[in-house]
Amino acid sequence: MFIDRARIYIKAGNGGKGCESFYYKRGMRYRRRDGGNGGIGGNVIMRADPNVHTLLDFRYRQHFKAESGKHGGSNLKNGSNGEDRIILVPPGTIIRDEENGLLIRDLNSENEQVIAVKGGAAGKGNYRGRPATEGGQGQEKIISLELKLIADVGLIGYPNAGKSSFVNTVSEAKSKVANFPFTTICPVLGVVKSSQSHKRFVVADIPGIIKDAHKGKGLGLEFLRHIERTKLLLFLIDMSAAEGRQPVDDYLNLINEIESYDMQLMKRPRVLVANKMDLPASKENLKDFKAQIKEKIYRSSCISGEGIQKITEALFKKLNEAHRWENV
Ligand SMILES: Nc1nc2c(ncn2[C@@H]2O[C@H](COP(=O)(O)OP(=O)(O)OP(=O)(O)O)[C@@H](O)[C@H]2O)c(=O)[nH]1
Ligand SMILES: [Mg+2]
Repeated sequence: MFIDRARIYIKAGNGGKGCESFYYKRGMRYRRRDGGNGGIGGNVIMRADPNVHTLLDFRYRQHFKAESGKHGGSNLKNGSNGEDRIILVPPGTIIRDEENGLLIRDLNSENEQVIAVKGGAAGKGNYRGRPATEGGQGQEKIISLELKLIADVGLIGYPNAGKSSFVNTVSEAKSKVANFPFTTICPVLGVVKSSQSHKRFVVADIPGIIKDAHKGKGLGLEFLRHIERTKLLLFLIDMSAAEGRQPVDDYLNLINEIESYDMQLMKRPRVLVANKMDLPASKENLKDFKAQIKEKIYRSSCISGEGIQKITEALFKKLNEAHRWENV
């Protein structure tokens, strides 16, 4: 299951009532109107916080309300405004109005925020010579949240090819590694830092893809939306053919699946990596692979560490060409 969609109910605060009040002292000819204004209702604000990584919390909590404005008082006392309610979501969260599907905001950059529902207007007190008014109702909405992870590099490979091992080797991520298919079911992000400069990039480990995934086989292809925004794809092929498939077939099938999901995705620059080069069968298989696939192929082993440095350098270089840097 992917915890990257959520539906929540949000309600902004109501405006506080204006006060209807009169001041009278013996000797005064007329009563004086002295009712103060109410306070404005608080807004519900959605903010992209870099320390939040999933929409998991929304599974347990789906109702959020901002504070209402306080009512006005006599003696021209204005009610205080209601506090805004700030809901933190991961950067990359798309917020829509559930009712009509309209986009409210695509919170792409860190600390970007949007008022999702506005607080009610303040009621007016009667001090102006007119009767006091009620405060406005705060808006309410059901909104849908969808998280598309923002990564620079997306990892594509069959189950068990070593994608998670690769991400764990190049970054500080702790993606689960095990010798069975579909170990990874939720996307995991890793930050790769350059040893020479302050540059970094984000790599996304996603579930494995198998032949006919576009027809729903395995875990399907729905999770590919997490890498729609990447600048670069890294194809990781198990060169040891431990599971009896031919590495060339794996590669061609993967390309086929990606194309059937989105032709545009295959137009991205890509890096092709032959993994598990520490295993004896891999060398021979790589020869056959090279005979058929005329692309630059990087060798790697997540066990011995072979090729890892070279691959990260190549990724830095390619991403540099794509001009998408963030400083640490
Ligand atoms: N010998 C060898 N084994 C590796 C290498 N890389 C990964 N493995 C092993 O291959 C198995 C699968 O590794 P994972 O990293 O979980 O593979 P994955 O591609 O993330 O698999 P899914 O999450 O199921 O798609 C584990 O037992 C790893 O220890 C490698 O370079 N050499
Ligand atoms: Mg994995």
